[in-house]
Amino acid sequence: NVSDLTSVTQYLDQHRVPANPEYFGKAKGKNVIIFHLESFQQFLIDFKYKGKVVTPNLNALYHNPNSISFDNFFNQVGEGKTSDAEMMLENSLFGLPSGSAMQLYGGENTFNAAPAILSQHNYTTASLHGGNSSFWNRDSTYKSWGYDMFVSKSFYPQNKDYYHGYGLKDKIFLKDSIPYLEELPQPFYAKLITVSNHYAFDFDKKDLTIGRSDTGDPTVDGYIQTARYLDEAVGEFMNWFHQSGMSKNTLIAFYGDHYGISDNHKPAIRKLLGRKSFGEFDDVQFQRVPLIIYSEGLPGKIDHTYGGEIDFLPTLLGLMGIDNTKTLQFGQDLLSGKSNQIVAQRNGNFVTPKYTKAKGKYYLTKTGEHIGSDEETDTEKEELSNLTNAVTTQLSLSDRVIQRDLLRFYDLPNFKKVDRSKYSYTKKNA
Ligand code: GP9
Ligand code: MN
Repeated sequence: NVSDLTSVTQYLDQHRVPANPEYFGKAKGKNVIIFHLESFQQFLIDFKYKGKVVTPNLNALYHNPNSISFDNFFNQVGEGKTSDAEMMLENSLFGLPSGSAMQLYGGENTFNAAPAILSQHNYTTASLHGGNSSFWNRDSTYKSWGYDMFVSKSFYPQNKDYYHGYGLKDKIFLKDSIPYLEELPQPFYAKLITVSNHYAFDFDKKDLTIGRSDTGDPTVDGYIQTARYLDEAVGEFMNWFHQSGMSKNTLIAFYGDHYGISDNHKPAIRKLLGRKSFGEFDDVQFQRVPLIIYSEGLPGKIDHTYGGEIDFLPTLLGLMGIDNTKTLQFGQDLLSGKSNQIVAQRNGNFVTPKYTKAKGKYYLTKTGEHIGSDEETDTEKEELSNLTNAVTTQLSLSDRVIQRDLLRFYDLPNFKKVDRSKYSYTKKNA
């Protein structure tokens, strides 16, 4: 009921951070393209395997003078994997302790999602994905989020050769998405969801341009190959992006949705990274994924702020110059310089610049040194219990918003509630 909402708004009001004038509105009015990089981990950036660069195009974007790139940005997904990433990126709400929030609540709940917010600013919005429209309940959820268009499998060529695993191969998907992007009324907000770099990383041989790694673990060894394929697909897309002039008035953000290599493969990860050991602490650090925000005229940098997927939307809205002082979002603007830098994981782990909690144990983030409970100083004890509380509180309040559909009681100023019946995603002329 409404009083549940009060505890949420009180908490969020205490945790709002002011926008940073250096970045606020720097991409105002621009088109936005969100690039979902399937299973793409941060370690791939600048990674060399046996002396060979794996992802040259994303490396170049990461280091581009017009890119703000984060090197302490974490995925925060739970069982909902891709769908949790989408939920966080576009709503700044966490996925649930179990299951997928998109599947369980996407079709019924009220949301104040990015597409709906941007519609109020005259944006046309579209999600593009070369897979079945109903996967992760996208077709239903996107209506609640206010997406004007959902371009999915039936909109693309049906040639069997073009598909692998969960959908259209990334190079074909991106190439065939370009006409849709060109037709979108501007300004637009569009999301591209790739799939080729998906577990079990066993892509069609004819599409692969580098060799496998040789850890001996079959699922790990294909990962650099499919990551390379995704990287080449990004490179081809960026050629169009620049040549067409789209880059002049478009911000493009790339993010990795979650890990590709799980902690079931520790020995192989050690070999791949050339490390002596890889334990629970290392696995939490391994959850970093890229966030690269490219826009002409941006004062680019590699930003070391700690944050995660929950923080993307407030960060984007800041760059777009859109007032974000009343939204019900659990993340913080990573460019504000004042964010809390507490990165919560769905399993209770967390990372801050100082501490890491991994499977119930505490470590120093910089060195990986374990802090045993008997050696903790009083200050450490207090800091650690405050952090654990902060993590539990934000996760459970976010869960409450979704599980009790609290946004239906919330009046966001200047926001017109989404009317799901207005949306239909069938292919024209089909
Ligand atoms: C399928 C894709 C995969 O549409 O987004 O989802 P995942 O298995 O990564 O959660
Ligand atoms: Mn995924």
